[in-house]
Order: sequence, then C-alpha cells, then structure tokens
Amino acid sequence: MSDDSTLHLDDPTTDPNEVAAQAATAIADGTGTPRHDIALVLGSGWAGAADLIGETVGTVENTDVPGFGAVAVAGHRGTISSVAIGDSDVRALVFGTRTHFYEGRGVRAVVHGVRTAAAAGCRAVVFTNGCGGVRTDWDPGTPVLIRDHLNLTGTSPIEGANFVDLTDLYSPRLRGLAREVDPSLDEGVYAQFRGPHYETPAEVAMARTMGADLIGMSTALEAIAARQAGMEVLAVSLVTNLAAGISAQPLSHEEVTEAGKAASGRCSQLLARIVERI
Ligand code: 8IG
Repeated sequence: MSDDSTLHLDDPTTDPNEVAAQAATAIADGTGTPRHDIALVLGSGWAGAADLIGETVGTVENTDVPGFGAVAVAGHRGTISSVAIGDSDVRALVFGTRTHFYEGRGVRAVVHGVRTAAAAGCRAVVFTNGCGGVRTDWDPGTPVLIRDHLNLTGTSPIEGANFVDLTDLYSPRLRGLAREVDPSLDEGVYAQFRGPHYETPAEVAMARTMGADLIGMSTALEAIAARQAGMEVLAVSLVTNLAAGISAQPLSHEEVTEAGKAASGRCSQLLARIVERI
C-alpha cells in the first residue's frame, strides 16, 4: 500500500487521525462492514478469542491497511476481523496483533489501531495482553482486570497541549460488568515497560514498590490514546509467568506461549461473555 495518496505515520507533518480515517475506510471496504461498535485487541495468549465471540464476517490483512505493519510476535495473527456478536447488530473489530513500543516504529504506530477503531465508530475497546505477575497468589494462566496503570515508557501518544484526564481510565462500569460475568476476577495495577527485554529482579522490585501488580510491554499507551479518542476502556491481562525474581525460574517466551495455550479456553469464553454485554 504505497501510492501518492497514502499518508505516512512517521512523517511529523501527517495528522495521525487522517491515517486512521484512511485505515477505517480500508477496513470498511475490506470487511464489507461500514461501522464497528467495539474494538478488541488480542495480546499474547488471547489469539483464540476471536473465534468464540461471534461469527467472523470479514477479514483484512494488516499489510493492506494504511499505517499497519506485519506481525512482530510469534503466536499473533496479522489480521483485522469484523465479528458479528450474537444475533444483534453489534459488530466487533478484532485486531489479531498490536504494534509494540519496542518495535521502534514510534508511539504513533503503537496507538494506530486504537485511533483506527475510533475512526471506525467504536465507542469501547477491550485490550488483552500477556504479562508477568508480581503477586504469588496469581498462578500462570490467571486472567486479571487492569484497574489502573503505571506508564513507565517515558512517552505519551498525545501530541501537543492536550491535557487528557486519566482518572477512571479503566472504566469502572466495564470492570463491574466483567465481574458480573466472572466474580472471581481479581484487579491490579499494570506497569508498562518498554521491553523487549524482560525486567531485572531489581526493576520488578521497583515496580512492586511503586504499586504494580502486573508487568508488561503494552496497553498503557494504547489506553491513553483510547481515552483521548473518547472510548470506554476495559483491559484484561493474562498472567503467563511470574515476573523476574518473584520465582527462581528464568523467563522464556515459550513459557508465555504455553501458559497462553493452557488458559486459552477460559480466557476466550470470558472475553466472549464480556463483549456480549458491552
Ligand atoms: I507475556 O514478565 C509477558 N510479557 N515486561 N515482563 C514484561 N512483559 C511481559 C512479561 C514480563 N511477561
């Protein structure tokens, strides 16, 4: 996708919302669905969820949509799907992967999916991710609602003097709804590190002291952009490993993928039942 009419996100004179509008048009054309209502971003361990939440009525490849890149993480899908929820007219826009800050494509690329979802009409977004747990009572495979975050990336997706309020960023209404679906769901504070290296044990101890319960490499920057765009935000982390130094075991991406697979059924069902109610 590169002709003269294609805007480039990394050009500072480009308005990222214009690229998002182009992307939304490409998605509407490619999926045959003019508007979407709810966006879903599938992180590590959540890949199967799209198939459970409803009937997929159209799919586009990320590489055919302005501003999106190819998949950078094993176990993610490089597609965007339009999914019909139950018998209703509600349509979910499901992102099979996300751009991470550690890919070095800049923060605009990280939040491009969120801005595209807003341009496509979505009024709510559900973020999922795989993360490290700081609390020993959360075994690998435990889904946890994000109640608040620590943005440790040192950056923001917002450009210019736009002072966006982040009180109640993670919607109490949507968290309440998630807990109606599964009253055993715990909540925690998510710290976003840049990655892609995992933390040192000292960094995990620091994050814990600062109030983190969950540690990962996504979601906080995207949630900020979602709030700026006026969307309601829900985020669910799957604890796939104990953060470095919390257990004696070293971390591996394989462990993360395995925990994701093992928890996949429960997580997909949970997500499907939540999305139905939003
Ligand atoms: I999955 O322990 C997953 N993603 N930063 N730390 C960070 N990201 C993660 C971790 C983790 N596990």
